[in-house]
Amino acid sequence: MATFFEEESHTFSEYLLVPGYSSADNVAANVSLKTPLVRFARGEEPQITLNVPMVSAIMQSVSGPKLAVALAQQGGLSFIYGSQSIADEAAMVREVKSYKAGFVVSDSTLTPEMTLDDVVELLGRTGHSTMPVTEDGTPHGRLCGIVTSRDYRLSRDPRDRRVREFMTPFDKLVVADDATSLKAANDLIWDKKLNALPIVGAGRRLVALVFRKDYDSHKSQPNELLDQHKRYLVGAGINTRDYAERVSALVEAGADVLCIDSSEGYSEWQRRTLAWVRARYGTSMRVGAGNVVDAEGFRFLADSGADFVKVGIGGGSICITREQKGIGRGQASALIDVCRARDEYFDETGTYVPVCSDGGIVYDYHMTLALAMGADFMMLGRYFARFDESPTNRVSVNGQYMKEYWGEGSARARNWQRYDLGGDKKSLSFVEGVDSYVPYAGPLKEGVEGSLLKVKSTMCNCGALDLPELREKAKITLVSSTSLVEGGAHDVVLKDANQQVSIN
Ligand code: RVP
Repeated sequence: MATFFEEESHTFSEYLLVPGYSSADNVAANVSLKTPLVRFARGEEPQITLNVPMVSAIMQSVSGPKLAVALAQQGGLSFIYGSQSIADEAAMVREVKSYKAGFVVSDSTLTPEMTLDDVVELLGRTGHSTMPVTEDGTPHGRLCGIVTSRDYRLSRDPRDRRVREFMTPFDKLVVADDATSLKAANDLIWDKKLNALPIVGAGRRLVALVFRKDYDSHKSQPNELLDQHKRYLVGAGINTRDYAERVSALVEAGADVLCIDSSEGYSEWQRRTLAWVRARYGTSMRVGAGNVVDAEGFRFLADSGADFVKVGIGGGSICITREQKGIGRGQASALIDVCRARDEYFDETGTYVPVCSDGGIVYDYHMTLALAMGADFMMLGRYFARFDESPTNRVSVNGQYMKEYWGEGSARARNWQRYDLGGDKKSLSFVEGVDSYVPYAGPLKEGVEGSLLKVKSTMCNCGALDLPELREKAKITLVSSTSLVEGGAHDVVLKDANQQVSIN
């Protein structure tokens, strides 16, 4: 007969934390969110420690190089998506590893033949008003000039006016060569009263822009996640098909950690992939695996050598796996079960295998709950897709700015490897995800700082100054559906409907 779980499975929204004693030391400024990313033996330090317990989802609409840099600056880590060619994924990893703080590769580039209409459209899409003009319109093409909002007047200029007619041409620009340091670039910006300085390489090739405002970025980012060469840490997704070629290319590109990206991790394919990476790279390359939703799945992956184990099936905001296939488990129940298994595994073997709660985080307090239930860190998709730095377009829908967000199992992403069950077939048989919009939420830095301040405040209410202490001291209660209603504003008429806490 089938196995029946004793308890029904629950989601984060069904739980609350009950405050504990807060001492005078329990203030947000004293809280550490440091957490291990990869397995380690009792008494040893993990090879990689995150400064904040957040990683970004291995998804086309979430984890590109720009988001990876922004998140590493806040102390978390991105996994560059694997549903692209090996060369393209490796190039993205390389872009993060070669990122020089303050040197920005433009995402708003024009050609001289474009029109004012194109400028307006691009401004709406990226929100960036400084637009380099290159011969071929690429971010590293031959520089012809620059357009800023000072170069045109929308009320007066015809919309079909060519960019070449109103841009500031190259010979009128102050530029610097690509050997220029950030300090020297900034001195020039101040001396010449510039807003942006183009950095130009051989053949007048545009390398990057330095903006006046970026200069102090290092000082305002105390949590930056850096390797020993002061480069940002970055992860990358792999699959159980082409790992022999993909892993080698990613290692060569400088990836710091890998993760097998699959909707279902309790499989022979993951065991083989983990064994291959271990045999080839020993412990010099770390690799996480998943996803699982119970203790059995965790133990299988831990025994197979996974450096961390990801938990979650069907809880992602864009995921319809549960509807399509009837597999999955409430995210909170799955997490609690797996974290218990992790602790037992540690007691038995002396090896700690971190657990990542993947998907289904909607409100900021869900993060605190996930951490209190035992997650070492969380993987978030929808949350990060909303920020400026995610790779997708910002669009206006009914007067409100939105960012696009689509699942890896959607017809748009066509990531068949993620849903692969082996065999000869190499295509997505049916969709397990949707294509959607999420409300635009501005820069990542502000969003993450705001969310983590809430996490830290709640930790203080629980009397905890770090994550192990939170796990030990947290008192967690299930709430009835009636008390859920009590949790929001109720029995009052709101003066402004926007006061309702917006989904972060
Ligand atoms: P969320 O943060 O709730 O948006 O969930 C993101 C997670 O959803 C991803 O990390 C991944 O595990 C899962 N996902 C990604 N694509 C799909 C799908 O198309 N079904 N699901």
